[in-house]
Amino acid sequence: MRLRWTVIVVSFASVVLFACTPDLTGTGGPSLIDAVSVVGDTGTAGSGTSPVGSQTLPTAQTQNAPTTLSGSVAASGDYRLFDAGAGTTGDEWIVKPAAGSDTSFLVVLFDADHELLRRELVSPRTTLEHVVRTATPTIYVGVAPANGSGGGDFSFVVTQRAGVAIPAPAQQVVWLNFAGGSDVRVQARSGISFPALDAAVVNPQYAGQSAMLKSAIVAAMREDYAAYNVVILSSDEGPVPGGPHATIQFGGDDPRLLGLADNVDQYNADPGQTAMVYVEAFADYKTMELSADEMGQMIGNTASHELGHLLGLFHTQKPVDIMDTTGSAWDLATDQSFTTGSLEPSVFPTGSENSPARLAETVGEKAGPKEKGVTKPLSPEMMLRKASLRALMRNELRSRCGTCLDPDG
Ligand SMILES: [Ca+2]
Ligand SMILES: [Ca+2]
Ligand SMILES: [Zn+2]
Repeated sequence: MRLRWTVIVVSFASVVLFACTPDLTGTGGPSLIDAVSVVGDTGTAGSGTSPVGSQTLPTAQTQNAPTTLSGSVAASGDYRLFDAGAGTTGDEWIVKPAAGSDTSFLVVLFDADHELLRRELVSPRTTLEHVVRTATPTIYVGVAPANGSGGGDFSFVVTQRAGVAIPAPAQQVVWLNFAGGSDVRVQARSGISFPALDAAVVNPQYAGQSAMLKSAIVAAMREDYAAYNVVILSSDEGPVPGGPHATIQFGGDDPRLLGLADNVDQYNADPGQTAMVYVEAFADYKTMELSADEMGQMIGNTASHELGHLLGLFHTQKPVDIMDTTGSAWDLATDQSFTTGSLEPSVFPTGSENSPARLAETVGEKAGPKEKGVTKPLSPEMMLRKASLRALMRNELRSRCGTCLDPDG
């Protein structure tokens, strides 16, 4: 999901949201279970340096011996990390609630670099299951309160099983539909219908430039996925693909969103999903005076972001990254690429998303020489417009900042 925002809101958001990236370097011994609380003002029991327990999780030598992992997390931002020992390729990790647990918690697996491998909302009815694709010296199990919950005591049973078949990376075909849609459904939303993309709905100044806008969108997406085994086709180039394919629909409007994907489909369990890019919503950015080509980059970044969700990627807080949600509208109008970025706190309060590594494990890397995506800076013309627009808005901000600090309203 990519939230819609006004140009005014975002210059604030980028400042406010960036202040809260926790750092967990130096946590944990090699096999003891450690507790880490990053939010200094929560005052949670067990925070800081004292371990909550001395259990050792199953290691390569003690496979199949379930271990109970217990502790407590309080307010949002609080979490516990458990050092679970080495992760060997083909190990399957299963985390499920101990008997009697009835609360949901966010549970993640990180590799030794604190990069996200798997995330689940674990409840009495759901478990986390993950097969390690790439060997890592340490697997961390992280527990945090579910979003909107107050947390509490948790107790999970962790099982490790060796020798499980690793799902092979599989190509993804993607269909970009610019030709209009009827009763298109994403997530649990009711169906929407929309006509073929006409650039004039984004900005009357783009009238007659639909072909340029669409080709800029396609070019931006192909550049983002150039290193990966992703085939991007568009409705301007041929009919709907016959085999399994994801569909990105370009059309419609939404009061809050720029785009929405069916779900975050970790490791691409379903190759046949849908995402929307609400192109009419981009009419909000007329004041940026982007060319049709630059607007194509902005819409293309959003489409690549939604496709990233369909391939299993979560939100980050790094404005040059495609999965970012914290940058400004100007960042979104600038060439972005898949990088490693800190997780957005609602994904997990610490750790990062290594999108290139996850895409390589999920769809595979393209054979042959790698076309590395290069992030182009804003053009001198865009820099000038940005500066003049900010100057223009300074006065307006003074009267409106009370209501514009919360883009999620
Ligand atoms: Ca998928
Ligand atoms: Ca790009
Ligand atoms: Zn998103």
